[in-house]
Amino acid sequence: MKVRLVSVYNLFESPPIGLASLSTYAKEYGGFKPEIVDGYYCRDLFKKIQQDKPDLVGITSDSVLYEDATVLAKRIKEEMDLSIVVGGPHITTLPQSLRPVFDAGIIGEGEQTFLEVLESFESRGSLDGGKEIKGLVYWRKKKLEFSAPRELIMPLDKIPPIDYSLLDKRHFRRKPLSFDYRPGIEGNMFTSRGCPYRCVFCSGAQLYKHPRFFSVDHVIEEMKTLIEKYGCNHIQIWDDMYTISKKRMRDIAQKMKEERVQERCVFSVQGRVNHIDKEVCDILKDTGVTMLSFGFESGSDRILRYLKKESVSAEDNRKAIRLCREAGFYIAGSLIFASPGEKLEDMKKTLEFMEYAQKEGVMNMRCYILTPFPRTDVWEIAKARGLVSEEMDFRKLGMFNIEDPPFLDPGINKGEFKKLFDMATKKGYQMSGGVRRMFLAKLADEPLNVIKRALRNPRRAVAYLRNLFGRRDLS
Ligand code: B12
Ligand code: SF4
Repeated sequence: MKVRLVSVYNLFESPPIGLASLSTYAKEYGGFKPEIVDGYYCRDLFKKIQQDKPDLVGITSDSVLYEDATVLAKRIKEEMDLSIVVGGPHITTLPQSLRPVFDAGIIGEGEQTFLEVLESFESRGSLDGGKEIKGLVYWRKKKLEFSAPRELIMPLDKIPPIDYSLLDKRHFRRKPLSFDYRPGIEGNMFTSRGCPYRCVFCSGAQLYKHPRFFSVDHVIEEMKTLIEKYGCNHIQIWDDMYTISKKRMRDIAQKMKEERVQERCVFSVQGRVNHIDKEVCDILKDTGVTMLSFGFESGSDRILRYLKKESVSAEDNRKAIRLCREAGFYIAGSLIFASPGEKLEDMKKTLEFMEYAQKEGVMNMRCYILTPFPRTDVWEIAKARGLVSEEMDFRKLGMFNIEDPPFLDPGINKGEFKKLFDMATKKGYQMSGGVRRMFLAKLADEPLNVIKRALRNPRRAVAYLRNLFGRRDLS
């Protein structure tokens, strides 16, 4: 049986690890060989599907890309009449939004559910019989039905180490590394799934509520594969919450030393500021970590406590930066503007925080508008205000809604906000020249690709360049 797993990704050159995991699992437990069609590299996804003529297509999609996923599915349905399933963060958090072009949506962790879908499809030749497979939303007589919920995979090691050969080889070409922009080969991996926190804007933690961990041996095996087989000299650990347990970080560091892993590769992780102390910095250094990124979110204590449910203060943000700077890590971060009830004074505190971060050598700070993703606290607020719905155009949740931020306080003039946000974005890009260096490295690395992408959306390209090379001061 021929199966294709498609990512409609087109903005970031980052590997679809979720699809690779589904495919690895389906091969290990069912002997299936789903191949991945990677939307970053494949310019015409429909044509590729037409050439490959699969029996079944699976598409991964977050909310922003749900419209693109729907358009592709519609064309495949109309012109090829194939069975199509959709999975990923969007359908998991808003299964009621399944569209008729999809035969079924896979809710939550997909490995076991997808395997059972393949087995059922192989024996029946269709997706009928969804009810017996847990974790599905599907159509029956033009009505949406749900099967029983799928339990999480336990222990997580039941999922085999990812077969990275399933990914497009170009993910492992030499390119500017994301931490210091020197050329190198980058790998991405997970050592855990889930996060115990419940920040009001995050649907990530809704996917796998409580953290589950791959064993240390599993983690080291993936690291060694990436280094020895794919030549990676920088690995990004994409866990939601790598810094949750000191003991586990220590165990991983110990094993890495035994296997001499960190002599051959450097690592970056996402941290949470309230986990950072001198001991954690020492363990991370021992693990070969050179870069940490944080969701700092705001410089205003009031807003920060709202966004992160009292778990972090503005001083925690500053302290984490100080400690990481003393330990010699590259530091990157992100910020959120236009939260419910946020006043201009709060935003100015965030700008002051950016000044502080810049003085402490933080490399870059990405600025975002608070966006109501499904099944988050802020989605509920936006829904009550009639701003979002299950039938909406989900492209509106894209990250460039600067003209009309959904939660901007009515007391703030939109023009004034835009000016302030532009200033912050510019500042974040230019901080220590980090993003500027990245852009120049990318331009030197693949000039034609950069120019082609700029020509596809010239207005956005001009705005990006103005932010990158414009004036530096905030006054
Ligand atoms: C790594 C990551 C990124 C990376 C790379 C993404 C990539 N290549 O996959 C980068 C940095 C590029 C990125 C960017 C963004 N991201 Co992001 N990202 C993540 C993160 C941390 C991990 C994703 C991942 O790989 N998980 C591991 C794999 C194993 O899980 P998975 O992909 O979900 O797949 C499993 C299931 O979902 C399911 N499944 C998935 N697809 C399919 C398909 C089929 C057919 C089947 C059967 C099953 C199935 O089975 C898989 C195995 O169990 C998640 C948070 C999280 N914990 O998931 C956020 C997350 C996915 N990102 C999110 C967002 C919002 C974004 C941005 C829009 C942020 C922004 N404002 O800029 C951008 C833009 C993305 C875009 N569309 O253009 C949200 C999505 C929310 C939503 N409802 O859409 C998440 C959930 C985080 C959050 N804050 O809530 N992201
Ligand atoms: S933003 Fe980070 S810490 Fe907060 S809930 Fe999401 S993954 Fe957890």
